[in-house]
Amino acid sequence: MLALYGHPFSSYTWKVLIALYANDIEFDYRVVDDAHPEHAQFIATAGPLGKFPVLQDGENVIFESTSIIEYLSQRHARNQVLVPDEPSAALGMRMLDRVFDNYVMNVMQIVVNEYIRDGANPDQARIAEAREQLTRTYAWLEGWLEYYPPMDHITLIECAAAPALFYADWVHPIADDFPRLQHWRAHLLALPEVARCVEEARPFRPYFPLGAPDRD
Ligand SMILES: N[C@@H](CCC(=O)N[C@@H](CS)C(=O)NCC(=O)O)C(=O)O
Repeated sequence: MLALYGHPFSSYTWKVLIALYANDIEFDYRVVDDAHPEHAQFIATAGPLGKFPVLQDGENVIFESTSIIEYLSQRHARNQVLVPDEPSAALGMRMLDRVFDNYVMNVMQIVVNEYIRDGANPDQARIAEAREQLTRTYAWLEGWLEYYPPMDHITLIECAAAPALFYADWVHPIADDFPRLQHWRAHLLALPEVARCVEEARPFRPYFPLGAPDRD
């Protein structure tokens, strides 16, 4: 059976969980926490920086959430095509996946990391720069959404977008200037695979470094 190393509050773990849930793929969930030092030990050497998620499939060990989803798409996806075979459709999807990781998730994480580093005295210049980048990305996504209607189907795009927008909106709320993006975030959170991740993460909300908002 597949094994996934991750944590229910981890945005990048959600990316993979959404793909697994969408395809009803059975897996052994190996939560990386203080109660399971052997899981932390495993991921420490799986990739260069010991980050999760990590997927183990027999002798195959795959890290990087996007690569895991590509792997699942090639070998285990039964119900939903996560990454299409057609090269130009796949390329467009991979480009959007990069947008969500690099310009939403990782930029949101800059703000979170500032609060982890020193919650009483976060670097305001770094935070302002990250917020400006998030606003610019929200504006770009608002334009892109004109051509990408909300779908009930899960692809690499939904896997990447749902956790990124879930947490980014907590850090830097999506303004009313971006109604399509607001609507799409709500649509994504209502998808059964994503709603399941939201519920599984709920007990960990008190640990959110900026304080979790009383919604979602
Ligand atoms: N690019 C990686 C990012 C993974 C990542 O940043 N994971 C976080 C959890 S969401 C992590 O491992 N944090 C713990 C650490 O950095 O030691 C991916 O797509 O899997």
